[in-house]
Amino acid sequence: MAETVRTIVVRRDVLADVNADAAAERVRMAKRGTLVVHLVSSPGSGKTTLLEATARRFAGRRRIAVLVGDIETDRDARRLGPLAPTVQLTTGGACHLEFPLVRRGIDALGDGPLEYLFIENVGNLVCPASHDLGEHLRVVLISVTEGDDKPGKYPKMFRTSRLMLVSKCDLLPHVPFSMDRVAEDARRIQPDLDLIAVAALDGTGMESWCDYLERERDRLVGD
Ligand SMILES: Nc1nc2c(ncn2[C@@H]2O[C@H](COP(=O)(O)OP(=O)(O)OP(=O)(O)O)[C@@H](O)[C@H]2O)c(=O)[nH]1
Ligand SMILES: [Mg+2]
Repeated sequence: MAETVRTIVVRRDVLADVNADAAAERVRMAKRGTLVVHLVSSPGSGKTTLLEATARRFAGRRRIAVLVGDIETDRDARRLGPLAPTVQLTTGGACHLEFPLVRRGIDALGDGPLEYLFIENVGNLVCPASHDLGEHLRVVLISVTEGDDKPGKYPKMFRTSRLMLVSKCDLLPHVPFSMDRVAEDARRIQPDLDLIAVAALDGTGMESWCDYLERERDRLVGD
C-alpha cells in the first residue's frame, strides 16, 4: 500500500501563546517584587551546588524559592528542599523546561512574598536556550572542566544570557582553561555579557554573585 505523505503548513508561531503567558508572568512577578532567575548549563556544571550556597547566604535576609527541572529524579529537589521552598518539575523525558510546567510549579509555591525565584533547568546547553520561562535574568554557568571553547560552540545559550558564571574556579590550577579566552569567545557572541568567577564549594565569588543579584533585583524589579 502506498504511503500518503501530507505536509501541514502552520502559519503561526506555535509557541506564541506560551510565550505570551511567560511574558505576562514576568510582569506579574515584577509587581510582586520577585526577581526570577533562570539557571542554564551543561549537566553537572554546578547549578544545584550554586543554589545551595546561595540559599545559605540569603538565609534570614531574603526569601527565596526554587523550581528545579529534572528529566527523571528528584535528587536536586532533595538537596535544595531543606534550604528553601522547592518544587520539583519532572519533565518525563523532555530535555528542557517549558513555561506551562513552570506555571504549575509557581502555583504549587503559592503567593507568599519572595525576593527571588530561581529556576534550575535540566542540564543541557542547547534546547533550554529556545524557551522563555518568564525569567527576568538568564544566567549561564560554564565550569572550568568543560573547556574555554564552549561559548562559540553553543552560541544561542550565551547570546540569550545576561550573565556567565564561570564555575568550579577552584579547579583552575588543574585544568587548561583560560578566563581571558572564554570571556573573549562569549563576548564575541554577546558583547554585554557580564562575567563572574565562582567556586560554590569553597565560597569564592559568592559575595560578588549575591551582590549582582541584589543589584539586578533593584534594577529590574525594584521594591
Ligand atoms: N571542585 C568543585 N566542584 C564543584 C563545584 N560546584 C559543584 N561541584 C561538583 O560538581 C558536581 C555537579 O554539581 P551539581 O551542582 O550537581 O551540578 P548541576 O549543574 O546541578 O548538575 P545537573 O543538575 O545534573 O545538570 C558535584 O560533584 C559537585 O560537588 C565547585 O565550585 N568546585
Ligand atoms: Mg542540578
